Amino acid sequence: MLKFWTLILAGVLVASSSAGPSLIQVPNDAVNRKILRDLDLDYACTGSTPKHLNFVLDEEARQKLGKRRVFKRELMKASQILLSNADDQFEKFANQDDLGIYHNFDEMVQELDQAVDQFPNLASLEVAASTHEGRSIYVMTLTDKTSTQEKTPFLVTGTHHAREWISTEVPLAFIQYMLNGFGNDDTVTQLLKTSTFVIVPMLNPDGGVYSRTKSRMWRKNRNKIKGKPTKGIDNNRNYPYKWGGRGASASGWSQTYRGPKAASEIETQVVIDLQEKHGFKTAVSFHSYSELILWPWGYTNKIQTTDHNIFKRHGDNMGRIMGYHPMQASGLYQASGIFDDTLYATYGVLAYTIELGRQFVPREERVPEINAKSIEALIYLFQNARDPFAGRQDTPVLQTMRKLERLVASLEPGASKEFRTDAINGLTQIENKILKQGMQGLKMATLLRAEIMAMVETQRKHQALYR
Ligand code: 0X9
Ligand code: ZN
Repeated sequence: MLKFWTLILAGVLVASSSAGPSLIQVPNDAVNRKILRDLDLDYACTGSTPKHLNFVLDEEARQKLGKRRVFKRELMKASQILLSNADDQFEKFANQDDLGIYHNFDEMVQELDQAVDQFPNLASLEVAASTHEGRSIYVMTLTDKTSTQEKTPFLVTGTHHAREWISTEVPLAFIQYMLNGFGNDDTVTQLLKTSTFVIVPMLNPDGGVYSRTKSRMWRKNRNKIKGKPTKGIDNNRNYPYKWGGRGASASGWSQTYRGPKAASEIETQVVIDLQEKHGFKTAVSFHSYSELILWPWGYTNKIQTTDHNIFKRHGDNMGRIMGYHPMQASGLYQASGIFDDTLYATYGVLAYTIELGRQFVPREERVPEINAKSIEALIYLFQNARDPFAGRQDTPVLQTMRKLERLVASLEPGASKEFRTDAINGLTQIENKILKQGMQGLKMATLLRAEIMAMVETQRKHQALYR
């Protein structure tokens, strides 16, 4: 069946203008990335992988490509039609109002309410905020309220992105699993006695409802954009750390629009407020799709984080449990203003993004298995990453790595000159041997190493002159 759709793109590009939006796959290489970026065609949000970039070829994209023949020829070289109708990434339901195994917003609220009624000693439900369209962002907290033991707080989120319905199912299934397991399953009981699980199954309810009722492929929230006819901010481009950098658009109509300013969106503020209230040390944000376990940095592929080995160890283990590919997020594509980067950089959280399944809305019969694997991975993480960075020794090399990370961040577009100078000044007193070990530790790109050594050298001379 798949082969049938694996035609060359040429056919689609010359097809009549009434053809619907298709999902196209091209190799993930620098040339294709540049072409798609130059044409403002988003490849960052439709199941791209380290090997392939996927993008939606709709009427607007066809017109753009029609005007750029060289780009079109280059892109066509090794392209495939994954789906002649991009909406086929969604489960088909006999009745538009009944989404089968998938929850619509009201069903989700009903299930959360019932959970609190049934398990008052374990579950509490709060409304964290009201959205642009007046819906509630629900936050479920699970803990054994009778236990006096010290509790470790964990965060789980679903549906930053409207069309990724499966990402709400997994947090809901986790809630049910924990509640039903209490008193029956030792691991669950122990976890609830010693942890507080803060779960936001649908962070973006306005988008979630819009995708379920009006437009399946809707991704962003539904906030109005001042002075523009278009709507929607990408909730996973609006976080403050490196907001406005690479892989996030300044254009309101883009699928990856970053918003008018950092943390401008209610949904982003909810996550930040929860983080500040609870002080999570470990967090997971569910998305779909591509079967990936991702961790910071997302904004740059020039360095790893200082804590890469810890991210990798737990990421690899979750990957094994789920049969998913673990990797640093920017290895997929660079994207800034994202959940994991902000939670890690600003609050020191071991924060992951898990891309569930092989389509935005997997077939219904696949959902129980995806839920079960995800729950197993979460339980692993919550047992084994309770204080993930605790054993770390603060050696001079590690301290240098952190300072180098700051400098790399300050070299990105949008950073102020003062921040950059300050970051370089932080490195001038460190001997070159340690600097080099720090760069090695971050697996810094070779060119950048030379560039930074030269910057530090110049700054040292400057300091000597004015001493
Ligand atoms: O682009 C996103 O926000 C996430 N993918 S999705 O298809 N669900 O939209 C992934 C973000 C991971 N971070 C980076 N790739 N840098
Ligand atoms: Zn997503």
